[in-house]
Amino acid sequence: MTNRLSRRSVLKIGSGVGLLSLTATSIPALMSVSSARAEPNPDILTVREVGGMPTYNGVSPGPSFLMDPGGTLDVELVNDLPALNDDCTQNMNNFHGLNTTNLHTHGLHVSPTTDASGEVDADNVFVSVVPKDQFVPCSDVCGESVAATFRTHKTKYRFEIGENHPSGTFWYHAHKHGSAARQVGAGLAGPLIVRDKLGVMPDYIAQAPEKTLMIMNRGLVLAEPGGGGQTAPTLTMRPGEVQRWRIINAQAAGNAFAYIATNITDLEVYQIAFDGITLEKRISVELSDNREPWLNPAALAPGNRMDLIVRVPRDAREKIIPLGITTGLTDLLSFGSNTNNASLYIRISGDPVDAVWSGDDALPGPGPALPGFDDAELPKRVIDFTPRFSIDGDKYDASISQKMALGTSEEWTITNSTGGVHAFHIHVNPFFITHINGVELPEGSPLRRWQDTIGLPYQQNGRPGSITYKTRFETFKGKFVIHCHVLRHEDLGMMQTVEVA
Ligand SMILES: [Cu+2]
Repeated sequence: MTNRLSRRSVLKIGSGVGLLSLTATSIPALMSVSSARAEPNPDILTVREVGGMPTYNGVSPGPSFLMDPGGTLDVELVNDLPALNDDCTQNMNNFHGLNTTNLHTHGLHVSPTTDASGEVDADNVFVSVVPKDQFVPCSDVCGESVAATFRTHKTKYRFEIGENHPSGTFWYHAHKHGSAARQVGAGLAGPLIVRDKLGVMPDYIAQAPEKTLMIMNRGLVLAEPGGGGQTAPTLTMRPGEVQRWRIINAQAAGNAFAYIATNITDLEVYQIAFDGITLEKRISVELSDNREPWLNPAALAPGNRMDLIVRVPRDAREKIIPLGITTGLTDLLSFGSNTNNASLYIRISGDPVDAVWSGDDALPGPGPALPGFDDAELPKRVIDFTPRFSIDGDKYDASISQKMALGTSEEWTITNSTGGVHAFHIHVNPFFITHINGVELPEGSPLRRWQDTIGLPYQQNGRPGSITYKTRFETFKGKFVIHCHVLRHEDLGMMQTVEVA
């Protein structure tokens, strides 16, 4: 109890600072500012209802958070939703605690725990931040370990990333078990961008204006730096112009993969990063790639991100190009299966420009934090996504299902013994894909890359689908989770607790 009181008083002092620095940290990334910040930058995310839907600061998506390698992001999460008191009353693997929230930094290599004082959380998704005026369960009622995960309606978060943290497109979203699908589906999500170190990216990328596009349940949204954004936007590009698009698949309702579709070939499109990690070389993107999504390197499962560099030919004529964002396989929602139902329009207009460009496909790659693996045999682990929203046959509980040793590497095979599509995601440490359905990806395959989320092939003809990867458990001890990023499935129990010790 003493801890809670002192936390409250600290937060009151901090909140005035947050409003000021929100503006300071929300400058567009295209200004390529890369000076390290001397001060922590407390931003405030207030969860409140607008039209019956939870929002961050009254808008959706939330503001874009910008970080530099070696930097710190301080966030105060304020839960101003109405009290529901439904946290402890229902089966934990059903939708519950619908107005209780928390904060996850998807893809960041950060601590998964709470700091030693118990006052400041990092990427700890076991935390429950209850609404203002809501009963906070205490240890007398629900036991010490459960009570320790509850937070009053204002909670401090601090995320610290290392000097060699990959620069790229990440995102943040609500991750409270039982309300994740509802809250992320409503729009409790926002971009989190780790800026490139100066001089690392080729000039044609470093100098390109940037757009952040979020695939949300309401459609494709052009995220504004301060929060909010237009659905089905029009991007104007001049002949010869180059833009960098950061695309985040933040949808929470469907089982779907998303990919860009158009039958018009006026744009040059290259993928330069996936899940926030820069590729070794750019790859040309086919804008209507109809392969199975796990064989299409530009398909995004829920949770995936990709960065594209897009160029309009110098001699292009004035026109509007509709791009559909198609969701494949199962279609609880659809953003348009053809270009008549476009999600995004590119208006080619204005005088030609001579934007910097390069014919060289080479890119800086993931950087020193993520070296390759040698051929040595690694300890193997198989984890099976099983029917009725379970993993290895069991629904989520607090017990530790996988235990790994800090500093070790392992090879994991994730199988899918269901006929449905699931998206495997692990917190804290990304992984390097080597096999799909048991077939080794050849050296140079665009699918042989680092990811933190991957859509699993489904079972076909009685054979489970599978992906195999190598990974390292580096830097951080603690408990975190693996789960299906079809968040409805996660809320229904498709999650396991894992621990690095
Ligand atoms: Cu799933």
